[in-house]
Amino acid sequence: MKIGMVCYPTFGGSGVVATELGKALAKKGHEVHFITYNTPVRLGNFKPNIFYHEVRVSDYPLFDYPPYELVLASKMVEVARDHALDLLHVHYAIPHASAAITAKKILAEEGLKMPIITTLHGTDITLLGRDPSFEPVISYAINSSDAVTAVSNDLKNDTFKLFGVNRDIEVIPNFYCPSHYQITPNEEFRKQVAPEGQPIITHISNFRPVKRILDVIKIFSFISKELDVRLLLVGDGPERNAAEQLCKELGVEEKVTVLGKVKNPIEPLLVSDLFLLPSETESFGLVALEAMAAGVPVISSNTGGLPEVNRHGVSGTMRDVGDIEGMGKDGLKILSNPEVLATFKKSALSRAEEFRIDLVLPKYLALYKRIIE
Ligand code: GMT
Repeated sequence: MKIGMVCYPTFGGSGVVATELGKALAKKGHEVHFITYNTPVRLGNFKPNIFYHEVRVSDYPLFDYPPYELVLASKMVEVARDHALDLLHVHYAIPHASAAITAKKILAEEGLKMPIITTLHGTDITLLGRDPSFEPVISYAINSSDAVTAVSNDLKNDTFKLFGVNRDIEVIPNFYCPSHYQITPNEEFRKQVAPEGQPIITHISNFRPVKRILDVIKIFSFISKELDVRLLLVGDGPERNAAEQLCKELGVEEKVTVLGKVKNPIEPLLVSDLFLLPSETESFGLVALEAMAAGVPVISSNTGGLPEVNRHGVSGTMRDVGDIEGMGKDGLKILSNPEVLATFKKSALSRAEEFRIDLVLPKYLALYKRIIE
């Protein structure tokens, strides 16, 4: 098959899922054309069967806002025509799905049939979707796609609740690639974060308010009153300064390492003992799955799609949003007893294995075949 893959090329989960899906499809011999404004972060070096088409918006002084969606639609038309694509798989409703619908119509005028598959990732529905200025376009793009998938049942239900959707949505969960985890943990790095072998608690995100990064610091502070632990913060975003400030106020800054953005979160995960994800909401929580795949138990909130990934008492624990004490106590329970920690680590990995790419990829392939036929 020849597949056009449209996504945000950034560190966000939707871009990661699209990129890893494209890489896996290319390995199976399919031709994958990424259409984005930058090389996707997780794409890595040259790979056979993978092509990249840059969407570049010229900076005309006339425009207050660059018309990205129009340039993207034109690029999709060009790539679909020149490479005889079989389908376009767009990740994230805005503006990718709506641009794809425009491209589909242009191609139809030329007698070319172009099926559009839209994958909803969460923030496009749960955050942007609540904004009435986006609602009509998101609903239209969802209803006009040839197939729509959501990364969790919770996101599927939210989509029906928030939009005038009159079509079926298939749930295809996110996945991880076990081969990426076959690397030796970096002991030098572990020592740098925890010089005396203290347990390492990790959080990775884009530090947006929805991630409740301040809860992460408070939970860590709660645990560190009883146990000698270290906190590793990976990522960057609007709440980073506030997080660093809170570390100072709570007197834990010496125990905290803030790494900033890293291309490969697996390295920090492989030296971690516990992962915190106390988000306000998560449609899936890809980073929780990545932590579990590295054998790291997860303490998360119990909202959105998180209960479809994390298993309370098995791969970690779940508490209500904002239950800092509950999450702190869970952390103490898991980290204070080496046997308990070892059991959680093993169970986190077994739970993650249910989301291996080789189990999820066939679902996308079956959908592609169905839609093309
Ligand atoms: O969580 C983010 O801020 C990034 C966002 C995105 O759009 O990439 O993540 C969303 O999609 C991920 C991949 O499907 C999910 O794992 C995340 O849970 C989801 N984020 C939210 O729902 C807040």
